[in-house]
Amino acid sequence: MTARCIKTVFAALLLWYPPLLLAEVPVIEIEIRNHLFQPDVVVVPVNTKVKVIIYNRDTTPEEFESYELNREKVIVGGRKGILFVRPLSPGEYPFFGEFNPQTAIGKIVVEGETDAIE
Ligand SMILES: [Cu+2]
Repeated sequence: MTARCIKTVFAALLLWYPPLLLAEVPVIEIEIRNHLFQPDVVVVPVNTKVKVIIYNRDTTPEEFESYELNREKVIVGGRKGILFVRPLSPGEYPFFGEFNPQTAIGKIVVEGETDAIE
């Protein structure tokens, strides 16, 4: 099979079965309410890419910020923001709302055996 032929087959496969496009990425949902993250502690498995959806239920904007995760995203009031977190080692990765850093505080806790990587 030529490379082009393989590409064509793969494209046909995607048309036939679109879920192949979506890798198995676990989804974490967090809400912002009254300038608080709910939940404020999120547990994710070790070495796993995770999709985080943040719903801002407040009317004011918030910025999800984490130095440890190297992520920041502004989420307008009443909207949602989506970000991806890279596969992580066990540990705690704090995040906060940059516009309300006194109250909007949380962390991602990564749990699992490091040697369980496939
Ligand atoms: Cu920032």
